Amino acid sequence: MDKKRIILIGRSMAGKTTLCQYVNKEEIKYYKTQTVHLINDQMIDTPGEYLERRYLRGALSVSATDADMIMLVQDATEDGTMFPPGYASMYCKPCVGVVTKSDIAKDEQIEHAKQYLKFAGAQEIFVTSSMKGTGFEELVKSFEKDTQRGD
Ligand SMILES: Nc1nc2c(ncn2[C@@H]2O[C@H](COP(=O)(O)OP(=O)(O)O)[C@@H](O)[C@H]2O)c(=O)[nH]1
Ligand SMILES: [Mg+2]
Repeated sequence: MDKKRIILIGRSMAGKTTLCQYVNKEEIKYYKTQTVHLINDQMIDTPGEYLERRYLRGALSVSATDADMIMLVQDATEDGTMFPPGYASMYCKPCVGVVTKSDIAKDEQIEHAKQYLKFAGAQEIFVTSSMKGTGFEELVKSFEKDTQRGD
């Protein structure tokens, strides 16, 4: 079974790097009982500037060519979003959405963040908190499911 590569896309301070660390931790735990072929170097972390600056968006597309799946990372406390509706469609790859910072967001903000990700084209959405360590187990499980489907 091939390892799946996932590229993380989201603005600066969205929590991408923190998410990578947590997924990796969860992965190590999960690996003991199940077969998940995802390790830290399978996660492609990207700078927020790639999304924020128009002239760098090409760099994001190039970085994504090696990825099997894209992960849109949305900070629940962000007012609005950087992802336009249909954003994921230009990648032509499966897309998951992750809402971060649920620990410091209001329920309403979390709902908005989920909506943004849904409009952007995320097929599955996970709500996480790296502060509380919640939501990562489900996220990691979804990678395995997708990997099997992909093979
Ligand atoms: N409260 C809270 N803070 C978070 C969470 N995830 C990330 N952060 C904080 O948000 C800031 C930016 O995180 P970072 O992973 O560097 O974002 P990146 O720029 O997208 O890589 C850091 O200060 C993190 O500690 C979370 O789930 N909850
Ligand atoms: Mg970062």
